[in-house]
Amino acid sequence: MLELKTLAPPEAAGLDVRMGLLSRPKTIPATYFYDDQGSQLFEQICNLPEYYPTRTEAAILATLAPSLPSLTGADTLIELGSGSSTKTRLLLDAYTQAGPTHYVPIDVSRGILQQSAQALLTTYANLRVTGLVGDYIAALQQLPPAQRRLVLFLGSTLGNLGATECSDFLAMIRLALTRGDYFLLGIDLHKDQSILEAAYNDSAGVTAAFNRNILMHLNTRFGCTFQPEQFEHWAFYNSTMQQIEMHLRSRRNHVVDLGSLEAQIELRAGETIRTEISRKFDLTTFTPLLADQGLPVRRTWQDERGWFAVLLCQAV
Ligand code: SAH
Ligand code: AVI
Repeated sequence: MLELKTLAPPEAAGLDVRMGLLSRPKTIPATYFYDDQGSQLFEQICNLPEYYPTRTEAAILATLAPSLPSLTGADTLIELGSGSSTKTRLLLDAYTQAGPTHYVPIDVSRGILQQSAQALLTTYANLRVTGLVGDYIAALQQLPPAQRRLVLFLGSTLGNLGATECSDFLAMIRLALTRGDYFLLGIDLHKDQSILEAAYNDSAGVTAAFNRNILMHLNTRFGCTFQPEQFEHWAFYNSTMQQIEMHLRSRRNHVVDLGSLEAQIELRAGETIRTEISRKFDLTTFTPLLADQGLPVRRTWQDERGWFAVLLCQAV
C-alpha cells in the first residue's frame, strides 16, 4: 500500500514568485517548472539525444548499485526531487535484494510522485513506500524514523541552487541526518561549452516548451496573464559564473497581471526573465565544501569522459 503525505504549503507560497518578478533582473524560481505538464516535459528532456546528464548518471549508478547496500547498510532511502524515480530503480534493485527497504520519495509534483510510487510497489515486493508531496526542505524536518538512512539527490538538481542556497541546503541535509547516515549526490561537471549549450537547446524544442510551461503553471496557479508565445527560449553558458542560464525573452513591450499575487509587471521588448541556473561543478573545489558542511566524501564515481560524478558522503 502506498502512503502519501502532503506537507502543508509554506505560508509564503507565491511570495517567492512575486519577489522574483518584481526584482531586476526578473527571475522565477525553477521549482515552478514542475506541474504535471512540466514533469512530463522533463521526462522527455531526459530522453533527448543532446541531454547527456540522465543517461550518463544512470550508467554510473548501474556500476555502483551492487556495492551500495553493503557499503551503507541503509534500510531507508530518502530521495529529494524524486520525479519519475526511474534511475532510483537501479538502486532499489540492489537494496530490495539485500533486504526489506523503506523508500521515501519527496517531490513538489504530486502526479508524477504518486504514479511512480504506485509503479514501484508493483515491481518490488520487499519495498515500503512513503511519498511526501511538498518542498524538500520542509520534508527534511519530518523524516520518518530509520536505522540507517541514505539520502539521494540525483540529476544534478543541486546545480539549480545558487552558491549560498547550495551551502545552506547541504547544512540542512546534515542537520536532518544522524551521524553515520549517508548522502548520495549526483553532480554535472565542467565540459566543453558546445556540449553544455546543446543540452539546453535541443533541436526538437522540448527544452523551449519546458521553459515556457513555467508561465502556464503561474497562470493556472496564481491567475497570472502570461502569454507564453510572447516569449522566446534563451539558454547559454555563463562562463564567469560556470552555469547554464535559462531565460524567457519578451518579444514585445507588454504588461502582465500577476493575479492573486497582486501586482502588475511591465516587460520591454528583449527583456528577459531568468527561470533557471544549472551550475556545473569541479570536483577539486566542490569536494571540500561537502566536508565543511559535515558531509565528507567517502567514494567518488565518474563516467570515463569525466562528464558527471556521483559522490557518496557520510554525516560526521
Ligand atoms: N531526480 C530526478 C528528477 C530531477 S528534476 C532525476 O534525476 O531525473 C527535479 C525534480 O525535483 C522534479 O521532479 C521537481 O518536481 C522536483 N523539485 C523541484 N524543486 C523542488 C522542491 N523545492 N521540493 C521538492 N521537489 C522539488
Ligand atoms: C533538474 N535539473 C537538474 C535540470 C538541469 O539540467 O538543470 C533541469 C533542466 N532544465 C533544462 N533542462 C533540464
